[in-house]
Amino acid sequence: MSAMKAGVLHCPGAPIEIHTVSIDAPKGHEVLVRVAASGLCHSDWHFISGDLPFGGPRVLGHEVAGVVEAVGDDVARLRVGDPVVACASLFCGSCDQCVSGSSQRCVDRPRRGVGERARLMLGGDALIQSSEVGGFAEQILVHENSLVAIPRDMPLDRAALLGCSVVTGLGSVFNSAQVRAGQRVAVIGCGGVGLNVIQGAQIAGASRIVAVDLSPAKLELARALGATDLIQGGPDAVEAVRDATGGVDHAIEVIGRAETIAQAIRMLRPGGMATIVGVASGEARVPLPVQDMLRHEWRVQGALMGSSPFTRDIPAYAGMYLDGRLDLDLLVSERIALDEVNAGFARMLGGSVARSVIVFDS
Ligand code: CND
Ligand code: ZN
Repeated sequence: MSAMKAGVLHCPGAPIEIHTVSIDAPKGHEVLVRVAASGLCHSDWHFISGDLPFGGPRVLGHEVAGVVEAVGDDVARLRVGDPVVACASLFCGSCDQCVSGSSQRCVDRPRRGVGERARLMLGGDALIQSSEVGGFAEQILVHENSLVAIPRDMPLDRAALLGCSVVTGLGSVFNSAQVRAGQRVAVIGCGGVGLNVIQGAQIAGASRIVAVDLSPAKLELARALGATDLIQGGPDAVEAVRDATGGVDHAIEVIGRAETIAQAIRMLRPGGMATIVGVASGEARVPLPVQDMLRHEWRVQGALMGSSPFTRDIPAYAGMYLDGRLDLDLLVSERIALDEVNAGFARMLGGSVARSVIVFDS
């Protein structure tokens, strides 16, 4: 057991507090990682806002890169010193979803044993590692199937983004929507994840990439990453997208609001597909325009973590960055310290940053 600093959410609505917490040594399939960088994702904010069920005091953060510090006896895939990225898609590797290549849908995710004590403690109180990661911390202790090794020359502050915004954004295009060259794509919400959807659409060869956002700064970033059309979000967005394109083959919603999901469906041309990436609150309901859906053969689907088997896709995306085919430099808007995490979320909500990344000294 050792001690480290971690950002703890004690209850929804409260600021994250920095505490010294104890973390166990790895056993079995566990890996102890020294965290180098940890991105702030809107999914973490959903726990602070109460959109996602709280469950108990927790360490948020799931977009992490670091270096393996110690491994349990049963760890096969990773060694001490390996640079790694963590992903929220912990998988078992043997259920029918995993063996058919959809580990993000794993139905038998490894769980700690019933009654087994927590591996992260604040005094006498157990802490949850959010998304089985708990990345707003100097160290994480995770199952090896939450991790993947990346090339040694990958800079770790940018590598962190691979763990969520990149794998979700690019995967939504390549795996979930399966955008083909020449198709028209609308991206509703151009934050850390949506900007990666835009990059993915450009790599896939989309003929039109329509960025929709409320923030002018985000629209400019969208343009820099490949958007061909910039549309101000709001009630007139559907008409503006239809006027500009005649309707799109793919509308990808990356906000998580019922109104914008409904808008995404209305932006489609016949045969089009709406892909829901944004995480909405549990109460959100979207009325389906069923008659138009039938008449125009519109389809609607959800996409979890870019429908990605992440151990396959994250190393590939690291290679694309190193080859200069994927821009992550522009996406890291600021590097902050762990104790600036609340200010980082405020800037995310203010619409001024693509991604804030916590970087740790070591
Ligand atoms: P971030 O806050 O960075 O971006 C959201 C963007 O939406 C911002 O640029 C806003 O300006 C914009 N926006 C807000 N309201 C509107 C509106 N009405 N019209 C147009 N634009 C608007 O968030 P993020 O990119 O980190 O995450 C986006 C969503 O994706 C969020 O709900 C997050 O939880 C979710 C997500 C899903 C998955 C998955 O597996 N499906 C993985 N990671 C994140
Ligand atoms: Zn995320």
